Amino acid sequence: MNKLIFCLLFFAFLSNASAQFDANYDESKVPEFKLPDPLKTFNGKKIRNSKKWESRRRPELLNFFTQNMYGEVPGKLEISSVDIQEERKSALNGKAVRKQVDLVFKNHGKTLDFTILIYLPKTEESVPLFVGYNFFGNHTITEDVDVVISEAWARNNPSFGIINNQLTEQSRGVRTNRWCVDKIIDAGFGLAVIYYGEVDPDKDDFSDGIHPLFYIDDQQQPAANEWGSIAAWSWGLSRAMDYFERDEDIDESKVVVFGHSRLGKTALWAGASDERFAGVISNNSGCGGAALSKRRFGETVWRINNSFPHWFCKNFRNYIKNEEALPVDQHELIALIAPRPVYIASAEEDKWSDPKGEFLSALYATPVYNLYGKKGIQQTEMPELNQPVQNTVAYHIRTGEHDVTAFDWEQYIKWAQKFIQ
Ligand code: GTR
Repeated sequence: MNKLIFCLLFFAFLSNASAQFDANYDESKVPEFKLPDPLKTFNGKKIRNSKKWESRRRPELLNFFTQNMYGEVPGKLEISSVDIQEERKSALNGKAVRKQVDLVFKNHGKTLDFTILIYLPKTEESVPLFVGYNFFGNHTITEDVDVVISEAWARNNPSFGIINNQLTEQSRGVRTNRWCVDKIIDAGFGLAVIYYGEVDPDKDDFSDGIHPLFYIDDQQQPAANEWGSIAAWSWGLSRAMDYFERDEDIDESKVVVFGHSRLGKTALWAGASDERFAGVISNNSGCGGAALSKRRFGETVWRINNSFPHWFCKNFRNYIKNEEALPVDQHELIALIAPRPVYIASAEEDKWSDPKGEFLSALYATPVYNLYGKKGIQQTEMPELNQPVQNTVAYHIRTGEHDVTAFDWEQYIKWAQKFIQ
């Protein structure tokens, strides 16, 4: 390896390691904080029923998260054309139908397109579906040789054969462990995936991806209350939903949005901001996802805005080292999904994502689910390792590290069979 690249990688590794080392992992050092009550308006009015939640409280919370955290989408943009690149009636050893569907968008003389890879169980009926983004291209989730390799920008990862920011054949199937395609199909669900870099490359650069299609005149970047990358990726999921509504093989009333880590934050925001998603799964989403910000455990608002300045809207920086000023916390993001089913999952060794903060968010979102007569998390203590609690609000913490495992998918499928299918 070229020495310079080696040094850069080494320093990147060191700075990430030291960030994780500096973070607080000591429960006794979690600051005292008061969590905002999801059932009390910013003006202090008590919310007593789902009607008032929907007319008063939900809109003001959604507006706060939009204007101060994820950022507003600056306009509407419909799919300009749907291009079915490819369809095979007999994929995955004959058990599934495969489609690769390209959605094209045009605005202000600019074009963007992204490809949805879809596997559906073979049946005459329209099927429920999981949809989610992948980190390194659709061809990484399966060994299937017919999956097209994206030409979009990708973060270099020599062990996956990603050099010069281009995905390659070498990474085909390298993420099959994170997507249990066979289990999903066997359970009667479809799976749709998109390479997130096609919607917005994951770097601090607002000249690429979907953002420029919305710029007016010589605008270079979003305004302080406008979308960062998480909201851009969520926007892409909503456009995928627009397509699912047109595809007769998919039951658009049963689409569950799934995501891991930064893409788990994205899944939560997609589910909160677009009520067409029937359910949401957040896998190890951490800070800016399911974890409570006010705990400042593991990754913090300061750290995340420094490492990833492009993920949130600029207004979110007002809360750097100032979490106590936040009039909301992430349990209220989860509450925005009510009464739809939501699953929050943590991993024991993934302290950076604050498993306890993720659990508490699910717990404190529960009163909103109760307004609808839905069961949330009823125990105040975290469950034992590998012992899922599966109600309309579900939670598990499994052994192991920051990852998506077969155990995770087995739980999601079981839960979705009960609450979605
Ligand atoms: C980390 C980041 C987390 C999480 C993770 C991931 O570096 O600090 O918030 O998003 O990346 O997406 O894998």
